[in-house]
Amino acid sequence: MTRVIHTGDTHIGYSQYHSPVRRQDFLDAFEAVVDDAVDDGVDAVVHAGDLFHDRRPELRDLMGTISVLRRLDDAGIPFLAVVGNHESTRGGQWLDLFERLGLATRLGDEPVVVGEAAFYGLDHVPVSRRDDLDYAFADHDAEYAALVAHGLFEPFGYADWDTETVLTESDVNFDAMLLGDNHTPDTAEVADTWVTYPGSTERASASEREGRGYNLVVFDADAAGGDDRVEIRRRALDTRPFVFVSVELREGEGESRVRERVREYDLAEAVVHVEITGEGDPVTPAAVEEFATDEGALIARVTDRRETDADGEVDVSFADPEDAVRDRLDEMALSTAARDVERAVREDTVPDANVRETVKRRVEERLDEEADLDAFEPVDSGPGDSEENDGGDDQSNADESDAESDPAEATDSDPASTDGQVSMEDYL
Ligand SMILES: [Mn+2]
Repeated sequence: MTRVIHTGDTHIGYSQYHSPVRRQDFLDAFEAVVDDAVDDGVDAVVHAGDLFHDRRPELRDLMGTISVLRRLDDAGIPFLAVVGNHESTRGGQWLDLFERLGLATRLGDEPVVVGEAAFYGLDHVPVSRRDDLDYAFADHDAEYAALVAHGLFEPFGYADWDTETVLTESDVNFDAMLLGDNHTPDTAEVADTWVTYPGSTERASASEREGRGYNLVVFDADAAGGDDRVEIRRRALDTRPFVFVSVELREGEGESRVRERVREYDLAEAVVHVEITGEGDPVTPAAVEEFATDEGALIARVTDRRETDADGEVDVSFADPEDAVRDRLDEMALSTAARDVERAVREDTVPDANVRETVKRRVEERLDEEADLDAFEPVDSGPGDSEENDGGDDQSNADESDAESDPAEATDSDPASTDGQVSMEDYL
C-alpha cells in the first residue's frame, strides 16, 4: 500500500488584500499540510503546482518554504512536484533550486517510483503550445501510475484541456491524474482514470467559499475489493475564517441595518465580505469596513451592488470621449504612478506591444528614487470623494480574480504596494 498527500495551489507569498497576515497564512497552510504528512507518515507529498503566487517570491517566502521542505526531508518523505502557471519563470524554475538542495524532485516524463506507484509530471503549458505536446512518457514497472499536472482539465469548471486526449495520447496507462490549477476541489472518473483537484490550501479569492483541504491518495493492490484500487479521500485544513454577509436593504434601511447584519456573525480574526443589494439609503463602504474591523475582523470588504444602478445617470458626451475620460480620471484621485500606468495604456504614442515594457520601466524608475514614494499616494484632485476613499471600497473586488489582471491593485494606495512587493509584470 502506498499513501501520498496530494496538494497544490498553495500560493506562498500572496499578500492578499495587501495584508502581511494573509501573506503568512499561505505559508502556514503549506506548513499545516506538511505537519499532517509528517504526523501521518505518508510515503510522499505530491504538489501539483503554484507553490508560489508569483515568479519572484521574496527571500522570506523562499526561506520559509525551504524550512518547511527541510522538515519533510528530515522525516524522510519525498516532495514530488510540477511547475504551475503562477510561478513559472522563463529560465530555471524555483523547483530546480529545491531539487538542487535535495529537498524536492521535479516530476517529468521519467517515472519516479514510490512504493507501488510511479509518478510522472506535466508542468503548466499555455494553450498556444499544447498542440506540440506528444505526451511521451517512459515506461515503468510499478503497480500504479499517476500523472501530476497543472492546468484546467475536463470535466471541471473553466476547462480548456481535454483530459481524454491526454489519456489517449499518453504512452503510459494512468490510474490517476493528480491535478492543480483549479482552486475548487473535485474528483471525477474519465475513461477509467481518476481525475482530481485538491483545491487551494488558503482562499486565494473570495469566490473560494467552501472549506480548504488536500487529498489523501491510497494506491493499494492488496485491498479488499479488487486489485485496481485507488482511493481518494479529502481532508480538511483549518485555515483563515472567511465570513460572507449578504444584506438586502429595503426602502428606508441603511448603514445601521448593515451593521446589525454584520454583528450577527463571529468576526474574530476573519476576512469579512459584505455584499449589499436591494434598495435603501446610500452606505459608505469604508465606514462599514471600519466597523467590522473594530468588531474584531482582520479585514473587511464591502461591495455595494446597488452602486451601478444609483450612478445610472453618468453624464458622458460622446462628442469628445477623451474629455469624458479625462474628467473621470480627475475624479478618481489617482496617484502619479497610477497616472503613468494609465497614460502608457491609453496613449497612442506607445504601441501595444511596448505597453508592458513602458509601464514596467516607469514604475521601476519611480521605485528606484526613494524620494518619489509620494508618487504612489492618491492625490486630492477629486471634488470631495477622496477623503473617505482609502482604497477600501473600489478595491473590494481586486482579489476576486485569480488572474491579477487588474492594474489598479498594483497602484493601490496601501503602503504595502510601495515596499517593492508588487511586480508590475505580474499584474499586466
Ligand atoms: Mn493557482
